[in-house]
Amino acid sequence: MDHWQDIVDTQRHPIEDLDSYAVRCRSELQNNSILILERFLTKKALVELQREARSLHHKAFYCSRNHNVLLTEKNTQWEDDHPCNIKVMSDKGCVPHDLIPPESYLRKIYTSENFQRFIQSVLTVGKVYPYSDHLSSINYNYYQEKQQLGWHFDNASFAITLMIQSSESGGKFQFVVNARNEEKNTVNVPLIKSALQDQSPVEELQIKEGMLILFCGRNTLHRVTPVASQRPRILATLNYNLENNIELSENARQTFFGRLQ
Ligand SMILES: O=C(O)CCC(=O)C(=O)O
Ligand SMILES: [Fe+2]
Repeated sequence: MDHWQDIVDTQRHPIEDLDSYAVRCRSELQNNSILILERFLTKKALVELQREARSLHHKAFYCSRNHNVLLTEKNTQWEDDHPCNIKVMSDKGCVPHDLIPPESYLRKIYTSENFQRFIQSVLTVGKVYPYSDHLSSINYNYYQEKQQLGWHFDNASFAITLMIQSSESGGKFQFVVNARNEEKNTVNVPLIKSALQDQSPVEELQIKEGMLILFCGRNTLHRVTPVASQRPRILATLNYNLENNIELSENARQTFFGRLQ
C-alpha cells in the first residue's frame, strides 16, 4: 500500500488539481489564516501512522520551557507585566526527522512532488525546501496528560500538521486572529493581555484525527490547552522552508530535540 491514493484521500482532496482545488484551498487560507482538510489521510494510512507514532514514542525527547508569546528574550523597553514579557509554559515530546523510518508514509507525503506542488500553489510561493539539518523536516509531537503549548506566535510563516491521535479531553487548539501585525512590527496589547488572562473570546478548532492543517501563525496568537486524558495527543509536522539550505537554529534544535545532530 504505497500508492499515493492509498495514503491521501484524493477523492475527497484532489490535490493534484492545481487549477481548481488548490485555488479553493488558497482562498480559504487567505480568508481565515488556516486551511483545514478533513479526512486528508485515508483510514488505512491513519491506522498505520498511529501504529508508527506509538512504536516510536520511546525515542521521543521531552522538553519543557517557559517563553513569551513572541518566543523572544524579555524586552526591557517594556514593563515586566507587559503581555509580551509574560512567560507561559510549553511542554511536549518530539521524535525528530532522522528517527522517522525510511518507508514511513510521512516521508512519502513530505517528498511527494504532487504534495509539494499543492502546498506551493496554496501558499503562492515558488518552491518549498526541506530543512538541511537531519532533525527538523518531519517530526512527531506528543502531548501527554497535563502537557500543553502556551500562547505564542510562530516564527515560521506557515506550518503543516497532520493530526494522528486526538486526546479524549483537553488538548484543544485555540487561536485569536490579528493579534499581531508582524510586517508593521505591532502587537494588539489588549487582545494578547485578555487571552493570557483567559478573558478574551478565542476561537477553538476541533482538530480531528486524519486532518491536515495548514496554518499561518505569525499574526495569529495560538495555543494548545493542557491534555486532560491519559490518551496522548499526537501529531506530525511537515516542515518546509521557502529557501534552500536552511537549518533550524542550534538553539531550537537543542531545545526541541535535545541534540544538534
Ligand atoms: O500542536 C499544535 O496543534 C500546534 C503546534 C504549534 O502551534 C507549534 O508547534 O508552533
Ligand atoms: Fe505555533
